[in-house]
Amino acid sequence: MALKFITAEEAASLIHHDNNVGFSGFTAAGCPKAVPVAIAKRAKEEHEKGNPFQIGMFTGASTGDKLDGELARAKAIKFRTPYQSNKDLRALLNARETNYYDMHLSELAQNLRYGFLGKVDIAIIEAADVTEDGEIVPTTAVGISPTICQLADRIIVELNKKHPKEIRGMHDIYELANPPHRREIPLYTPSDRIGKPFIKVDPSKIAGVVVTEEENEGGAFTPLDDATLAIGQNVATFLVGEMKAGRLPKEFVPLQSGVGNVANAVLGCMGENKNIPAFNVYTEVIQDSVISLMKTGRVKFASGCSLTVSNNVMDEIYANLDFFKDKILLRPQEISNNPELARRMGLVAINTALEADIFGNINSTHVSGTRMMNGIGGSGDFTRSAMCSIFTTPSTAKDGKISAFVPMVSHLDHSEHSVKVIISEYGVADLRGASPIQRARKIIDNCAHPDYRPLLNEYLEMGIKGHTPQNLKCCFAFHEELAKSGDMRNVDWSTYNK
Ligand code: 0RQ
Repeated sequence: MALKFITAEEAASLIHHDNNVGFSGFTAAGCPKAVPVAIAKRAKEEHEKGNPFQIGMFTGASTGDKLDGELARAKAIKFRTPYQSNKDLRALLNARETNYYDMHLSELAQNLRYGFLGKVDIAIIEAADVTEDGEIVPTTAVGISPTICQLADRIIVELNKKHPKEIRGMHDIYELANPPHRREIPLYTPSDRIGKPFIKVDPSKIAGVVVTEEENEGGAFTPLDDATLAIGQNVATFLVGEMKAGRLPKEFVPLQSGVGNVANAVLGCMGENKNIPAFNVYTEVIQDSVISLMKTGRVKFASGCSLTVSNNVMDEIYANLDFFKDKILLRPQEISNNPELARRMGLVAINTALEADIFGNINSTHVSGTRMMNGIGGSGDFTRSAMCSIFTTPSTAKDGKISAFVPMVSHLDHSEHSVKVIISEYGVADLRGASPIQRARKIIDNCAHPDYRPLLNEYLEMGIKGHTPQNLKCCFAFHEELAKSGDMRNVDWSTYNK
């Protein structure tokens, strides 16, 4: 069946008010760009005419500015799930002008198949190649693309010529059956191939192909500060200790690490630490540091859901595809983030907290308990199921005015039952096998900023009885003080503990 080539504007005209649209991409990698910009333009034009125009949005995770940013600024989003990190979208959902539903990334595809989230009317997929018999080769992310292609009535392909057709082979597309027909996933090591190198769709569903040469929206990393580097070194030293103690096998286990500067620093420090053998990565986002470590042989193989690298690193990969092609596999997020696989492979999972409480509960999403930052992302998929779940955070934020360690988290994403280790620039709190009071002592002594240690110790010494000495009258004093005076260091327990 011959492919129909259309313009981005023609593609946008196929999308109607109230449609639910599934977009490819996971982070800025692999997202369509030309069609969303055209949809945003159309939304603005309809709004100017007094007509409603808003769509429901399913994506893999966060996306690029040409997708989330453009549609948010055009007020064109009815609802959005899952993880996001765009400042305009964040403002919209915190103003409750868009309904945002934050969920575990591994669950999205199956929840769509189960019909929990409504219909997918149309899928818009960035591709490096598409054939007349319906083989779509994604670009640098897989996300939820196989599922939205399967569920949507129509598919628009954004064929981006910046990505060479030769990346065919870098993806492993495997889809899960719904219960009661689901079986175990036959994947035992990060390099196992279990699916096809393309998404196979019914070609009659492809409503059009938009050819583009849109640049990758690859971000850059800020230079490492001392705290970030210290966190990276503390993680590497902790893992070497685990190996020496026989709690991690000598050949090591695959590593999952979240996104951002801390994750990049952790990987860099692990790469430099020669006591750690060359290792495999089984993660969601493959960042720049993984690629550098691959070149030096420190990372043997990386399985992920997206290749989220800066543009110069992307160019380097494409210029040396022969070297990288057998060392990288991109999978759907229900495979990259699958709890069954995280537990089977015994991952070391490293994710980031906004704040932790002294008993080991983690808030990764809500600033002061109310304002959404990004979302839970894949952190919950991995934390509960990994062999060793680590959370990292700098001990303070905003020049020391905010302590990352508080009496009680203002929002809960990961509970004390799942969190095994917390690491800041000051050190490591190993919470395994520790009671609440033991956990609190370790977190205060090893991770909290020295400015906050006396306040946190005083909190523990208020004479509260019970297994967990949580004082319900003043457990949010740090947050209240921040709202009142702008600095958590000003807490005076006598004003709260009345
Ligand atoms: O503010 O941007 O104004 O400077 O939060 O903090 O330290 O720069 O760290 O960029 O790694 O983000 C948890 C949000 C950390 C992220 C979070 C302020 C701080 C700064 C950012 P500025 P940093 P990062 C991967 C898996 C979700 C869970 C996860 C995240 C800004 O890592 O979204 O790991 N994780 N998922 O000043 C108020 C506090 C604060 C605070 C920091 N306690 N209160 N503000 N900040 N702590 C994601 C995927 O699955 C794709």
